[in-house]
Amino acid sequence: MPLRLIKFALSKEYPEPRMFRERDRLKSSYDAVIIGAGGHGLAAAYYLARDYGMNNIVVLERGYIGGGNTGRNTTIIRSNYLTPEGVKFYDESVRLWQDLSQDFDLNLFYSTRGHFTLAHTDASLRTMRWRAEVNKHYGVGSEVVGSEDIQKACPYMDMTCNGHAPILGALYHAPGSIARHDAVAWGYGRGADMRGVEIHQKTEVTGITIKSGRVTEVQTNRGNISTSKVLCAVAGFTPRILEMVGLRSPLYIHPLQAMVSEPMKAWLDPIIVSGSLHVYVSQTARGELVMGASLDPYELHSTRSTLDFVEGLAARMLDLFPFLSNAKVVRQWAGMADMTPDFAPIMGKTTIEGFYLDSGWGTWGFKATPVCGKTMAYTVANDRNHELIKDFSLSRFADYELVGEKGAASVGH
Ligand code: PYC
Repeated sequence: MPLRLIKFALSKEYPEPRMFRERDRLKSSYDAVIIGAGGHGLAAAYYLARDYGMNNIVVLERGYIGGGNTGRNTTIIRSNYLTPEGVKFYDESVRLWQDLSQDFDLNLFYSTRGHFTLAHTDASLRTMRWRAEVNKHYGVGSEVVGSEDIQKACPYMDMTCNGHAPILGALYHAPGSIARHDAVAWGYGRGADMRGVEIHQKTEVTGITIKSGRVTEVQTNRGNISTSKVLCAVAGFTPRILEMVGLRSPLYIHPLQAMVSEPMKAWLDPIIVSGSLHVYVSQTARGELVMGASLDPYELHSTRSTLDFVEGLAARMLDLFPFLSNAKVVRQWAGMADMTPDFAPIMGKTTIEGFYLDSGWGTWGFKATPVCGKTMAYTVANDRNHELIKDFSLSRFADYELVGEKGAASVGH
């Protein structure tokens, strides 16, 4: 049991300091500036301070910590990818996730549930077999299972999907998990703050100065900062920051919506994904169903939610779980997914010295949080791409060396 829980139980006073210190002023210089206080930016700050002793670091956030995609996803964690690059990368992330509550001394509600990706056609079964073989080759637990196994794990599912999309089998991934998303941002934020990192909310980057091909200064709405290292970890805002440094990327931004039901008795243990129905769903420890679907089908820089989305997703949920017809949706939200053409991220050094990118997270960024933090911290500290991210560089698009990960996306996008 985390020691902090015992402290809470025995103390009459509230025994905790704030998660991180509010700083009233920016310094004029830092060893590194991290743009974006989401999970990725905070994780990089945490590992830079913890593993490389770099603590003269500032994390700048135009909104509030964890208020972007970290707080706007459906918290699914898995490593059943299709490419060797993807499988190795996300497998390391899952390993890190498993120790994170202990690392932080904070309960992230990390819960391993098993993850079924349903196949409704022979073609999707074929892709599942392919993924299972790649996964097994790299030691990741994945196997193709038949409809009886699925029905056993999820007895309330209509295996015919209302008669129009019978389930033939699934890719089963035992390590599939969920976690409490805001706790992840708070855990990394608190850990970074404890090690001297400064976190400044409501601080917007307005410009970045490059001289002789290297980063020299970051301008903000609260003053200018001289620095030689900048890490950009801002998901849907990446194109805006790239414009400031004169870099181009093939990123395109789509809203990704999700919704949550009222709490109900626990009935769904595994995570269920159907690419053909465009549905993914899990049940939290509080009993809510967290549900998502595909990207909105047009480029848009917005986190607005739509009734259309609720209607569409509810109809598909009812195909799978008809008994939910009276369940209430209590909340919906959207994130901004920074999509790449090959569905793999863009990470690492760039052609500008001292400017590093952690982007292209599309619909799969939450699960990558710990490994992004680790590998970006290594990359920034050593000015050398970490081995696990060397295939994810921005230059791969110019060099035609894509990492085709579309077959492992949760749902069709
Ligand atoms: O990649 O597992 C995933 C995912 C779940 C929801 C959106 N993407």
